[in-house]
Formats: sequence, C-alpha cells, structure tokens
Amino acid sequence: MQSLRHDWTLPEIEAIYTLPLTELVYRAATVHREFHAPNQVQGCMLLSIKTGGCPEDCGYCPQSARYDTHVDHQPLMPLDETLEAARAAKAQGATRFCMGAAWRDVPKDGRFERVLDMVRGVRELGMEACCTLGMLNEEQAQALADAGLSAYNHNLDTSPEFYGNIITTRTYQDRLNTLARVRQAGITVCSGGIIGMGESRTQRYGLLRELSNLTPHPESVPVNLLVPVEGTPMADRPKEDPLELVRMIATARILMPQSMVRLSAGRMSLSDEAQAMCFLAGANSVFLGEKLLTTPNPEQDTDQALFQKLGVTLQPANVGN
Ligand code: SAM
Ligand code: DTB
Ligand code: SF4
Repeated sequence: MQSLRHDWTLPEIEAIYTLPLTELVYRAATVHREFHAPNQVQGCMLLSIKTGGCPEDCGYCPQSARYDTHVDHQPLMPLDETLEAARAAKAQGATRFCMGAAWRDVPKDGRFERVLDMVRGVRELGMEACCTLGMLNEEQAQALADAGLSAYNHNLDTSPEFYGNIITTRTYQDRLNTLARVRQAGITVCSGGIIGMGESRTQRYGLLRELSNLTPHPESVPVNLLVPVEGTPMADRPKEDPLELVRMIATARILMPQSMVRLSAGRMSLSDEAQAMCFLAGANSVFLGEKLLTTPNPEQDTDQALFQKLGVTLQPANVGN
C-alpha cells in the first residue's frame, strides 16, 4: 500500500508526469484501486448563488467585473430558490451541493447569515454542502463549520511562479491563508487548479507540488480544463491537448492517493474516450448538471448515457454525512 507523502519534489513529480502514457495511467489506476472503488464516481452539483460583478481580476473568469462577458450580475439568491436547486440536484443523483459566489471575500452583513441558512438547509436534505465564497477570516470559517459545511473550495489555480500572470488582485499566500483557516475550522479542503492557461508543464508540476505538500492533502482536488470565455483575457487560448489533462489527473492521483480527484470544468470539450481515460487515470468525481457556474456542462441525458456506456455508477449518499 502506497503511503501518503507531503514532500514530493519537482523532479519526482516531473518523473511521474512524463512517464510513457500507458505506464502513467497503469500506475495511477493501480493506486486508485488501492484506495477507492474504481467504477464509482461522486456526483457534485454546482449552483452560482451570487453571479458576476467580482472585483478580482482572475484572467480566466467570466464573473470578473473587469471583463465584458455574457454574464449578467445577479445578487445573492433567496434561500428557498437555493434549496429548490439542491433538491433537484439530489434527484439527479448528486451527493454534494456546491454553492459558488463571485465575491473577493465574504461580506460582513446579513448575506453571510443567508449563506449559513443555505448550508444548514442543504445538510438537512442529507447532502454534503460545499461553498466557494472567496477569502475567509477565522470567524467566518468557524461559522461555516458550525452550520455544518462539509467542504470549502478555494483553488490554488496554478503554480506560485505563474500565478501573477493570471491574477494580480490577491496573492498566492492569501489563498494559502484561507485554506489554512478552513482546515483549522475542521472543514474539509477542496483545492485544485486549471490547465490550459498557457502555463508550462513545469508550472503544472509546481501546482501539484503545492497541493501535495499541504498536510493533510486536500480531500478534494478539482482539475479544471480552461473553458475559454469571450471577453476574458483567455478567450483565444488554443485548446489544450486532452492527454495533458489525463497526465495531470493521473499524477494528482499518484501524489494524493486518498483524495477525490474531480474532473471539473471542461467536459463539454472532451470526447467520451477522453473522459473514459480521465476515469481510468483516477478521476472519481464530476460536476453533474447542464451548467457549471456560468458556462455549459453536459446535459443529464448525455452523462447518463456516458456512465452507462462506461459502467460507471454514481456514489450513493454517505450515511452520516
Ligand atoms: N470567487 C470564488 C473564488 O475565486 O474562490 C469562487 C468561485 S471561482 C469561479 C472557483 C474556481 O472556478 C476558480 O478558482 C477557477 O479554478 C475555476 N474557474 C473559473 N472560471 C473558469 C474557467 N473559465 N475555466 C476553468 N475553470 C474556471
Ligand atoms: C472548481 O474547481 N471548478 C468549479 C468549482 N470549483 C467552483 C467552477 C468551474 C467554473 C467554470 C466557469 C463557469 O462556469 O463560470
Ligand atoms: Fe472573482 Fe472567483 Fe472569478 Fe476570481 S475566480 S474573478 S475571485 S469569482
């Protein structure tokens, strides 16, 4: 049984990432089987509870107020609409409901109370509740934990070296600090990144090193393939080779064997075969539903057909979660 390590080095990560593809996938699949049911995938559903108008300048993001995109601003959603969406997500087989808000950080007013009510409501439905609300302070992290939040998503996105090319309005250290507060409050950590933004392979190894050096590892590691959105600085990025996504997922699986590795944004641009390779390489979680936060995701029927074809089943709800 492979033991958990938190001291992976760049040369070690490079040596794994650049293995001949079949060797890499074989090794990742072997690790995957040691720690997880190989044909079971966790279904998560996203809902954008507050959309657009974000003051940050993340170069990939359609919700930044700095870019003119298709996204219309929407204030924080009412509680009942949010819970209605959570019920629909549960009916589609999702066991985790993820609420995303385009905030730099959590507002210190009644809106945070409403988010806490949303978390409590989702938990009462018997689902895992996840939030991604930007930066948190200690009190906010604790309040979310007290409301029963299962996980908090805050991505490192890329390597420390490449980060400044993508985001200038907050630092890498800000992100690490938020993750530490989430961990300290006893909430599980969901943190990953994006490929296809023009980063080098070495910069991908840098992201993987940061994630795998977190102690403990993030319980969830979302691997996003850039969805280029008109109006953002990344609109014209050439499409990344899907096999790079397979390599990224396989390497994440080997470095962080116990974590859920989520094949996240970008599935619309992947063939069934590419998605099958991602599952073989150790991805064991996806976002269900026809929309991510603001961009399209496969329809329910399309995913059902894919899962049936591959013999993949959705993970049943965790008793006690
Ligand atoms: N404002 C919060 C924050 O930044 O933490 C939460 C929402 S933000 C949209 C969550 C994550 O979605 C980002 O960190 C990024 O990794 C991912 N994301 C956003 N736009 C994307 C895109 N166009 N393609 C791929 N991933 C994207
Ligand atoms: C993550 O890593 N990916 C999700 C979730 N965490 C919040 C978001 C993807 C967003 C893709 C662009 C959009 O739909 O706006
Ligand atoms: Fe704002 Fe988050 Fe988008 Fe960055 S990724 S612009 S913080 S919503």
